[in-house]
Amino acid sequence: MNNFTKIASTAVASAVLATTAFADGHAQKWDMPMAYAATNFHSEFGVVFADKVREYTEGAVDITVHAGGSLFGGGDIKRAIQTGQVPIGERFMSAHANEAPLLGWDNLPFIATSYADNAKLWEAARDTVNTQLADLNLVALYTCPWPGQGFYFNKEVASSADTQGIKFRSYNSATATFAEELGMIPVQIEAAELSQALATGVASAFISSGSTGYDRKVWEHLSHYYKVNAWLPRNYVMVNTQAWDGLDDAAKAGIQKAADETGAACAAKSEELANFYFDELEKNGMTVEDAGPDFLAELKTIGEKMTAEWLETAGAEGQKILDAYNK
Ligand code: PCA
Repeated sequence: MNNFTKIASTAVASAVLATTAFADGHAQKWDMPMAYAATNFHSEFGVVFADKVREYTEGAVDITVHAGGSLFGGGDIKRAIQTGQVPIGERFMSAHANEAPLLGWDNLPFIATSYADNAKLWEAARDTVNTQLADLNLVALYTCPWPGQGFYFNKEVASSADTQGIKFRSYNSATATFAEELGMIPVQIEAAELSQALATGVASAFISSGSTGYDRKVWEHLSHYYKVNAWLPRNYVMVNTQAWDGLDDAAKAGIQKAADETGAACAAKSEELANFYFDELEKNGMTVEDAGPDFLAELKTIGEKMTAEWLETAGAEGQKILDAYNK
């Protein structure tokens, strides 16, 4: 076959593909809610993913991204997908650990603190997590890590003596526990609402990556970032199981190829951006430094307790993840 006939026959095959995305033969338009700012790399990669899906399915599956919690707020996205209100969406995985403890696998303090270790931990967790997600009527397509997590404050903090009584924005039950152990008062707030919460005094501290501080311009309200690298939590793009099962094999393969490529590129981008965010926080007047030894020692003690508590709720399956990771 010369190149021209090769292209021509691929085009014919693609045209057939384009009309058979679903077992019943029609092309699909999918709305995809995402929780974080449109300019955040997770959301930008959501758009990359949608473009790749359109390309690899020859237009048979046409995904429209709705970033920043604009279609469903972050806290509602998973349920919207589970119940079929939307076929696909993206959310922070460990936000669901209160309902399914295993999903807190990436929120264990000081277990996997580099991108390489985080990737290794995901490999160890993947099958168990996917089984858990299947029970929730979900199929995960790709995941992507945030940069390491550290603490934002509006003052210098050397130990828990300085954190008593502070109102703390948490993003899941584990971070609420972390705050309580440090004598702070947790309140769960979406990243999309963070700037307002800081402006109105609903919270004056939080744990996150440099990324979210940058997205929300938190230098307008806060002065210090302490690098801790406690964990690198992941977002995941998930599909409703019935929506997935309704696709023909060619569409599934096209979407999975798009997902594999996007997940890898998103993780690489996260790593590339990690220090850029710190530089930006500093440029905008924040003090960015490693947590001091006393504070870090306290965080590590709390971290061990949190991992033990997670193992109690996640049970043998949780232990299996850590054993596979430590092998
Ligand atoms: N940013 C998200 C989750 C983890 C992160 O780095 C947030 O703060 O909501």
